[in-house]
Amino acid sequence: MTPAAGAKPSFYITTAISYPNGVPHIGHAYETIAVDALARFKRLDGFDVRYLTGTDEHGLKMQQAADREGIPVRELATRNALAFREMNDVVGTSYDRFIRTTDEDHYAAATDIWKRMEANGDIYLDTYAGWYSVRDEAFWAEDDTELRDDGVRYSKETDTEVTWTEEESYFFRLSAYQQRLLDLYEEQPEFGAPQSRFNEVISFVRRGLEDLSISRTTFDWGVPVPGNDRHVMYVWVDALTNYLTGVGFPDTESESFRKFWPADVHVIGKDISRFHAIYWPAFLMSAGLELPKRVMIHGFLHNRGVKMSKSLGNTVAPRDWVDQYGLDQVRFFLLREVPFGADGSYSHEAVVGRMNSDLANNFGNLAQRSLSMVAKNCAGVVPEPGELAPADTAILDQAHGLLDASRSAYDRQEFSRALEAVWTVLGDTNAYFADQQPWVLRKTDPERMNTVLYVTLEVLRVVAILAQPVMPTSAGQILTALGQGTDAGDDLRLFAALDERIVPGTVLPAPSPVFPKYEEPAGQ
Ligand code: ME8
Repeated sequence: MTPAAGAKPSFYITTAISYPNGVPHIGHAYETIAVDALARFKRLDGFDVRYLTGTDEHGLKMQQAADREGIPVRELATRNALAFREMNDVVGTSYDRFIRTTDEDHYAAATDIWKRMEANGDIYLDTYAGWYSVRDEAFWAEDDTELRDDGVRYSKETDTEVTWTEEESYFFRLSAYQQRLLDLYEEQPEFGAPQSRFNEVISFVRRGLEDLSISRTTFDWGVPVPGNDRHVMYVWVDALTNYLTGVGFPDTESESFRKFWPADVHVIGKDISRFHAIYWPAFLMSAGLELPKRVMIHGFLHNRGVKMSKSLGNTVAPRDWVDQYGLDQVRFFLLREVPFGADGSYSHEAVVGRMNSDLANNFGNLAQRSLSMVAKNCAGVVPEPGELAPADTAILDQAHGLLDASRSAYDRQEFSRALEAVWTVLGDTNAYFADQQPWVLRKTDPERMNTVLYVTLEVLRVVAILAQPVMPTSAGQILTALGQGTDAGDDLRLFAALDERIVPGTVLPAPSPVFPKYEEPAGQ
């Protein structure tokens, strides 16, 4: 269906859905914030965005966590799903739906995709005997496991305990999809990113695929298999289908499905690339549904380089960070510090470094210095510029080149690169401001001072508009200080407004600092 003239293009983006067997940590918040920044970017760029996130509530891992706590599994899922939902609020995300795989419409979707795969001849009943890792909710081939000195067998790749499991199981004919998957990777090289992580997936498929066990009989916490309710679906069949449920599947004629499927990007962590870049497209091919356009695989965040774990006591709760550093500061740090596909490390010093140099010194100071000069010397209105000198044109051109650079970086989920480009322009504008010395021009050449202040305000406007996806509140405060509306939905704040220039004569409110420096609490 071609969109009606003037209709906004659609954009559908998803996070992985988390297991609510515990509470969220900063690694979960990292993924959520990245997806939120991209969703906001696309909205500001004129897209009709659908952003889905939620919780993955079935499976043995959940059942065992509930047994350990001595509570019903549904209660555990509900309690922790709430914690994940709250985490989304704490980090300021703008999702359109928070899906729980225990939602009624999700059962209908999972049942439907199963029936489609079955009707296509891709599901058969057999017995399974193999090494199962509850932590990974995955079977591992014997060669992928090893018996260690503690007498326990582990998956080599994920270091998780595996146990021998034998049961009747439905299988999905994954082996039949090997060539079609390799063709997909070749024809659609953007399907998986970044390339280094996608290459691991491709070589896994090249080594050959075995059929996949997709049902369990030893517990009943899952979606019943249609026509045989002694079995529940393997949790990954049900979990991956959430991306379809979120846009109205199984009603493939619904407005939302027609508009938003296939997804533009599934954003996931490196530990689950195989499920998203191999199983998921194979399931969809079997079900006769279109494939997502891209799977973006991000790295893991480590605490000072050390993997976060409850036993080490080094996990960070997103709320603690937001309380300590501020929300926009946390969002900026996470997306600026680590190239999105790579693993990254965080520490208190690293966050404070970014807060003080990039935010307080670079962005905050430029805004505060130029806006205070306008308040004092230009009667609080945007001054009329005189003729532009080459230095003015150069910095304005640099700023106006940022939209294209940001679009291409965001389209590849290269958040740190987009921010780096914007901050380079901020750094150059600080140098320009220092060079031009408008505080000297105030006496010697007030007209030239007006031009320098005008150029600086215009760069700040461009930068603040482009910073909104990552720092919605602070960038909004700077836009308010620049007289660019008071509301996030104001047209003056959309990317389309970058075609214009700040209007001389715009009345500006009294400026107040937006990015405080981090002060260590007294006594530290
Ligand atoms: O994998 N740094 O759920 P999950 C960065 N339910 N990202 C991290 C991280 C860290 N330290 N730890 C976890 C699942 N993540 C499945 C997904 S999707 C249909 C089903 C990421 O709660 C992880 O890679 O274990 C994943 O993308 C997300 O958080 C949820 O992880």
